[in-house]
Amino acid sequence: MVKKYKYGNPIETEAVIADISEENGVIEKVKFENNCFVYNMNDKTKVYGLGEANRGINKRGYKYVSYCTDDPSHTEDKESLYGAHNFIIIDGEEKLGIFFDNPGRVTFDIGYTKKNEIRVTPENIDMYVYVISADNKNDIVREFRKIIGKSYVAPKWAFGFGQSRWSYENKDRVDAVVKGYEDNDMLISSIYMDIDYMVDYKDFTVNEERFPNFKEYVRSLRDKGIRLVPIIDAGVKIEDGYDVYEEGVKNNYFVKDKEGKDYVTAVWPGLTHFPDFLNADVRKWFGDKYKILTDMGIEGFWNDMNEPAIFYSQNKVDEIREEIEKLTSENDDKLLDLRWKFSELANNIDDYKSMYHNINGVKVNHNKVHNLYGYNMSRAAGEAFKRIDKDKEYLMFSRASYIGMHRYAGIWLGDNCSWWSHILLNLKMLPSLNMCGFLYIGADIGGFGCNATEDLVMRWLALGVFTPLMRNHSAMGTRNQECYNFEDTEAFKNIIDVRYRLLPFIYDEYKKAIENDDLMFKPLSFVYEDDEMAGEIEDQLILGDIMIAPVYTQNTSGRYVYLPEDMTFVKFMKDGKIYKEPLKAGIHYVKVAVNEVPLFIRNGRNIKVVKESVIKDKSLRKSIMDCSVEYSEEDFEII
Ligand code: MIG
Repeated sequence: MVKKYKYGNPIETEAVIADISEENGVIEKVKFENNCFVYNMNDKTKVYGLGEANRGINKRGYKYVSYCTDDPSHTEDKESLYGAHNFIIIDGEEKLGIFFDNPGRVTFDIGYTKKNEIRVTPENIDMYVYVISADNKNDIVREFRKIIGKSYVAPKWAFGFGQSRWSYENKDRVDAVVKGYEDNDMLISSIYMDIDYMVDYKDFTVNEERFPNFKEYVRSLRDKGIRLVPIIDAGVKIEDGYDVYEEGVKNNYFVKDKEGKDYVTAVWPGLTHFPDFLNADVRKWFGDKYKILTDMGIEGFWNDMNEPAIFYSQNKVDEIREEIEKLTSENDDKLLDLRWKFSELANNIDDYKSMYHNINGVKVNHNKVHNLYGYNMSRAAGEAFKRIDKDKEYLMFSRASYIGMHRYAGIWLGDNCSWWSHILLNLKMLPSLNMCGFLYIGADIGGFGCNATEDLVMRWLALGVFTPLMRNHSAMGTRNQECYNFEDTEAFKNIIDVRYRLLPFIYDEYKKAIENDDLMFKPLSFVYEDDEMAGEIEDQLILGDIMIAPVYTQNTSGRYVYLPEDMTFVKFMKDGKIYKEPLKAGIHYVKVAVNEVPLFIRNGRNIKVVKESVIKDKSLRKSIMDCSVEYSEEDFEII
């Protein structure tokens, strides 16, 4: 059962699309005092949800702030990441789902200040609150997913393995990636183009010097089974003669300052304006621009910098320049403060508070609706794809998001690092994101920032073979981490083969989860409800008829797993063979070498995987890579 409550004067976020009538009274069981929603937990209560958020699957014991943030250092202390997903599930004596539909800053203190209290504090009270009650957690998820609408469906080819780096800045670099994979006989379905493919970082341009005859080039890669996937940034470069800029200015399509002038910030292109994606006309206009690239044969995109990320604004530069002058003229012990002054330039809240949207003719301060920005950028694209070709599925995933965007796009988890702890963080976000409607998801495999090592990339891939988005991506200046750039290329080849062998299974699970409004990745506690130990496991997940439990520590030859029931331990071995061993319920140490992919088949279940010989069949190579291959029953083996 879903109940809807209204506070103040809410902005319509369109996160919820079901028509639900408002209650008159106050929320039962949740106190509202001093602008704060308070819920009392007992010692055993668990709290789930919050989508793309830091720390555990059980969110208890920390504080999270919903405010889409471009922060590339996801250390344990961070309270805000790129997404804002305000849905929690309280799993105690009573079971409740609560969605705080507020697109401004909202703080979720989940047993941080007081260990048995959930305190949810919005910066401004204008919002709807939806309270869902059901008998169990899975039903709460289903009820919630029902009211927010069906999740975006990614094309099948987007389940193939993708290679990315910031940046393959010209055709030669992309060709080198194609060759690297080809020479090593590794399968690959997509190569990502980062910002350097554009002319001076101008959206919807392609640098012809770097990518001559782009349309033909796209075609030639497509003929090999590989799709090119370009990035689109939120900021539009200020430059006379650039049509996107000029049209935006002419039609008042950009975010404004207090006086009504187009707001100026600097991002990659230098000075830019931000399109006002919260305005339907702007969405239509910007969305139609994607056609420039789809006309060249492009079938997928990733939307970046849409928190929106800001390097600096003119206002802030002036202000900080003054402060610095003051500091330097004062005594020397103030000089230390100088260091921090420069870092205050980026993503400054003062800028967000100085920007204005035009929502249906009403001027709305950006800070109040901050979390809707990336959502509506991706919505602009999603809506446009339907106009461009309503029968075609396009790939679209975004960095910033809010619930509602799940109907138009997937997400990737932003700038993680080549840290072992981030393999685990990747795993933990999967079920939390599913609860909030995001099904097409994945992290930068191998880590974005910092230098990766061979074993880290292999272990991470062994988790990535299960995630809908399986993309290796890394930052400029870091060690090359394409699979062919390490020593044991044979092992990498086999791990990627495992992905393609599992692909029909993964895709099926994905489609089923969308259709049934279910989690694709379930915490063990969502399957083994009464098993106390299962309730505390945060490094294993259930995926249909299997359990996944990747190794995420260095220099280990395996890991401990907890089996809530008898299961068959399965390993895809380096030579393509499948190892199987029945295990009894309980705790086991399982050996998993760095070049192996482990999984567990649940008691009495089985899954179908493509036979090794079929994956290795050269005549199928192209159709396997572009995911158009139609397997017949004999192509599968049952494990
Ligand atoms: O300021 O386009 O998260 O994936 O490679 C960095 C360059 C901008 C951030 C994205 C990352 C991408 C990078 N971008």
